[in-house]
Amino acid sequence: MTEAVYIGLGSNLAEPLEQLHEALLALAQLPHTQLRAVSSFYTSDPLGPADQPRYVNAVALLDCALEPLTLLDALQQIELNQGRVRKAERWGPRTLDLDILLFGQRLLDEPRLRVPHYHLQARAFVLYPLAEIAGQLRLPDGRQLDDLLAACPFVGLEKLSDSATLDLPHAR
Ligand code: PH2
Ligand code: MG
Ligand code: MG
Repeated sequence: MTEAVYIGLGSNLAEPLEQLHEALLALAQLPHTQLRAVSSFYTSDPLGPADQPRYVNAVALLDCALEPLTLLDALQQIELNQGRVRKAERWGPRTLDLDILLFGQRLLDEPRLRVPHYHLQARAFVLYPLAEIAGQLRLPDGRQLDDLLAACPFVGLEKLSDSATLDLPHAR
């Protein structure tokens, strides 16, 4: 069985656009997984410490047969491969962040993984790209994506490109 998994991508160091392109290629090569869709890329004001560069953010949709923690391990390996250094500073700058936003209709509350992603509802840089590829989505806790969007202004975001301009081998 595969499940629809939405991944949030973010980068604000070391050529963020290239970081996201490279990460998408890596996502497309995950075992037991297909990359189904990618949102536009957006630049966004940093959430957290203000003395860091703007981020580039996007959301990808996977069809995934991996278990959530197996996928998390694989995503963290991609982050490491792309030079991620884990620092103590919360919400500090990073070369690549891959967050599991939604995993099918699962509600997970484990030490390593909370799904839906905490703060999903408060982050324009997650909700707007998610809405582009998810349409009328109902979260496993009953919330409608449309309602979250209506409550989250399009502020601090700039749309960069349409995903259709990306050359992704497995996206459709
Ligand atoms: N990620 C963070 C902290 N702050 N700000 C923006 N704009 N985009 C992010 O992806 C982001 C952030 C930690 O994961
Ligand atoms: Mg994050
Ligand atoms: Mg993260």
